[in-house]
Amino acid sequence: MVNGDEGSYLASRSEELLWRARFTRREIVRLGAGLPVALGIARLARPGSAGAAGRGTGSPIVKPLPSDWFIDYGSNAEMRWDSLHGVGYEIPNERFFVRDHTATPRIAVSSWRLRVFGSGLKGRGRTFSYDQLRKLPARELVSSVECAGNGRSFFASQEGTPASGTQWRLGGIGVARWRGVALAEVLERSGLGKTALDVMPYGADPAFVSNGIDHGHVRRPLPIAKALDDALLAFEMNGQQLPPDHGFPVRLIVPGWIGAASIKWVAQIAVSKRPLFSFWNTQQYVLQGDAYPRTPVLTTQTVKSAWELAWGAELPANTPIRLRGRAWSGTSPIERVDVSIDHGATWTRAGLHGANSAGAWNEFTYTFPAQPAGSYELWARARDTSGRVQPPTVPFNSGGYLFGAVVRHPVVLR
Ligand SMILES: Nc1nc2c(c(=O)[nH]1)N[C@H]1C(S)=C(S)[C@@H](COP(=O)(O)O)O[C@H]1N2
Ligand SMILES: [Mo]
Repeated sequence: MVNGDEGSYLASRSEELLWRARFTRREIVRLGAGLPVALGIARLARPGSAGAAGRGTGSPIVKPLPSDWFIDYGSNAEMRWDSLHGVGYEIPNERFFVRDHTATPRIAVSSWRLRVFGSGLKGRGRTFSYDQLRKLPARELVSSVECAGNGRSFFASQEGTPASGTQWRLGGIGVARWRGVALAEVLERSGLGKTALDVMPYGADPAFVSNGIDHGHVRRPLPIAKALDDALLAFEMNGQQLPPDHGFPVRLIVPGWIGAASIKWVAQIAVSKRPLFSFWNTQQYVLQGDAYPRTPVLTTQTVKSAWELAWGAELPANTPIRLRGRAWSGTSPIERVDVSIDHGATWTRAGLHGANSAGAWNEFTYTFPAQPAGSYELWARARDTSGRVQPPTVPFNSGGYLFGAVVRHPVVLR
């Protein structure tokens, strides 16, 4: 049984055991080495041929990554905030950041299937072709996708403790208009049972191997309540077919949650009456560190803000300058943004403009007053309508996740 319940549940159980026992890293490595063979991690059929088009063979990301739009980290590409001048509320597909654990697969819709299975269903589940999925009632949703590690570099540069992983500044986020089928619709049509507890989408990208351990396909469970609430199986991004790098033919969008929940290239969905576990909700995307003794599993995104400016941007001295930025929160709309240019001694309220919804962003403007030449720091501090506000610092976690503190953006007036 290659793609069946047994393989995936056994793999999940092995993660669960590791999680519950809180093994040391060395023990995890030692145990992990034998796990895939002993427990048979669920395998998906190989999707189409990998590689092709855009950046030449061998490149994990398919689309071009011009250096004025992106910082290229190989399998991740950060959006440059200074490239947003004149770009509207939604980030065009070709400018949207990319985060791949392995590499973008090329999938043919003719061979693609979505298989829904598991103990949380009344019957044996159901398989959908692309055409069948596209015929179901569709919905549209404007939502951000933001990597849990967005802002990670500031743990080093502002708080003195580096966290390993991609050293994003704030460009690990984008907002897009997604169109697709509610996950709830697909689950109902697959015979969702009353006992369902967790829902785990599996990506069809290559298995993730780290330190010689094969963790299987990228997958991360959602509680049934969130799955039924607003999760969307999207096949369109900003009115176009999903691009390969963003999950073609179908990806999940989990509004307000860390990007890792929004599984790309979805090919299987497990629905279970038991809690589900994978590498991505036990070893990654949990908060680990002295400040987090209970090792919470990451769900919603924190409050952040960013300037549409280069890092260390040069601005004219002795004249007022109107600056733009965007602020966002995973749970609520933005209520206000305050700005300081004197290291937090005084704050000025920024203007908020346009659309503003939970799980997307709100544009703001601030007029930098006429100041003599020199080096300055722009501090923006956003607050959402549930009262969450960006703190001056955040306690360290080893994954470098959820850096929500006020970012000290350097600018030079000349
Ligand atoms: N199958 C699969 N889904 C995935 C990933 C992945 O590597 N494989 N990366 C996740 C992470 S960590 C993030 S932040 C988002 C990034 O989405 P994007 O590349 O469309 O911006 O996709 C998520 N979904
Ligand atoms: Mo991510």
